[in-house]
Amino acid sequence: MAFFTLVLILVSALWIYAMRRQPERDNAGRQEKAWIIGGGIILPSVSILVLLLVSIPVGNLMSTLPTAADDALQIRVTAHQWWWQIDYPGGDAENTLATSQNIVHMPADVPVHLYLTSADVIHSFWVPRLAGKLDMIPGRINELQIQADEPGIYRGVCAEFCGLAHASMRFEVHVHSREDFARWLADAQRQQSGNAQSRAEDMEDIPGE
Ligand SMILES: [Cu+2]
Repeated sequence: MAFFTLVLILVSALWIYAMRRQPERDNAGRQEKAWIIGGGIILPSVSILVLLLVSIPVGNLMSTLPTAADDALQIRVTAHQWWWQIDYPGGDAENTLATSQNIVHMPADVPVHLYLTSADVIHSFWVPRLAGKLDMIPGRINELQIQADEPGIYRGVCAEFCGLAHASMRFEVHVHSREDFARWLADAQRQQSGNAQSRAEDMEDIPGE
């Protein structure tokens, strides 16, 4: 408030000064040029330079772009109307070790690199305690790096209106200790490869399939 008052007084004073000033013939041309060069070129150049010097480092800090952590765990999250599919890739990105629904499992104290996409409409991935919102767009992969310092349950929601059941499109992030996460992944992998095998056997029983 004080700042705005100061600016108001300053501008008013300049205005009154300009109204009352008597034109001085020989000085006027030189003063005009000084105003144009000073106010029109030097002042904006300096202001923009200062703003850039401040905002570029701050902007880089705020960026959610990958910070190239080699030890980051990679997890793919695909949003559906109205649930979440979470895939845990193996060595290469094409291979999936395990899949979970509506619960993201991850270890504590390890950077986790998320690949976010959508199978139908635009959704938005939001775990307020871990990171800002990031849109999940069909046909596009948005990357978000998160890290949880402590094991626990972190709640997440879809933060982009995506249809009738949008409000119930919630999920949880279960942060385990490293050992517990490794155990969970191994269990899930064993269970799911077992399921896939029995599904394949079932398929063989269906004539004509
Ligand atoms: Cu949604």
